[in-house]
Amino acid sequence: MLEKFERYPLTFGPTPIEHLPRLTQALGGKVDIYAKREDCNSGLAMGGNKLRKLEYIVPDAIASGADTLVSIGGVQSNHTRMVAATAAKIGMDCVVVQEKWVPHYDAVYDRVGNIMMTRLMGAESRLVEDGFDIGIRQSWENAIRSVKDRGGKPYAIPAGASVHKYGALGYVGFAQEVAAQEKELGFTFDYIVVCVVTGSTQGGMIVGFAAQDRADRVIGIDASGTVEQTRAQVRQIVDNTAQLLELGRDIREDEIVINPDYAYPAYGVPSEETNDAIRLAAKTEAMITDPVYEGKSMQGMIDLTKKGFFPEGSKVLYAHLGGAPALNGYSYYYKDG
Ligand code: 5PA
Repeated sequence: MLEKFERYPLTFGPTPIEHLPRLTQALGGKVDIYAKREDCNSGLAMGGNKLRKLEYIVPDAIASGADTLVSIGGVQSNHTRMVAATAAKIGMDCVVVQEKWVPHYDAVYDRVGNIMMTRLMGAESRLVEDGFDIGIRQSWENAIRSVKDRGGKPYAIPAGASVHKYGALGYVGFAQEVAAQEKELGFTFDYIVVCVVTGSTQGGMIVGFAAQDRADRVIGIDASGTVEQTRAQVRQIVDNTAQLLELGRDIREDEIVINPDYAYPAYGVPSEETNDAIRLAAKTEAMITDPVYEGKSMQGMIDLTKKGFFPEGSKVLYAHLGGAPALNGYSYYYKDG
């Protein structure tokens, strides 16, 4: 399926699948929990899901003759960190717009974690006041224009690399990789749990697992708090990607599963339950999740397990997409652990 697309390696290769026995026991032991460690996928600036996406975008960026990658996210965006890392690695300049997506006022929020690494890697980080929105943004278009105005050649990467034409190919590859690893393990997973915001991570998985006829087993946990917009964007990504890959059929609505129940109180703001989930994963498995994304999908997986959503004996694969650097911007929440 992916053979006709060029891939520029930014990751170490297939990511490990790890059994989580202590978390499994803490949740009653009736559902077996595993994690696929996308958070450990690369040596580039702590890695994460964006690199799988960017591997299919970089060849297009190089072929375009661009000299500057331009992208957008929130102040503690993991995506802009990964675009900055990619630019450094391939020898391009980088401009990233960082919008005020989160109503969070930790004193060092705009100086630590993701944004600190972004600056260290030489990217020009432009802080703007606009609030959260996963769509195409004026501030991003302004940044693209400003690079042209100074004589540069920008290559534009949208939020989360998601509505880029090749943005979901990397996570189609994830589905193929899981199938190959299942052969080695000698069993198949019944469910995959994944955080969703801008949509190309889950969107790619849906198309990849649709080719294995099990896309409805990918349980997206919304962390945007604007789930209708996220769902519509996943739909668009899935349709474009299925066509690009000549899947040969349309993706059905029931193959796009997104649970809206854990995004409260808002994008980027953890609930008490999110923080408890972060603590449980850390204390049982030393697996670090963040308050913006993975803590919410961890909370969702824990709650769905406790509620009996996964039938007894199920094997659940939690896709850990990265994001731990943002924790540094939330130190007050965790000062007592
Ligand atoms: C992000 C996204 P999608 O945006 O592909 O749906 O992935 C959600 C997601 N987990 C899940 C982590 C750690 C993520 O970083 N991050 C964005 C960012 O700017 O960092 C695109 C929003």
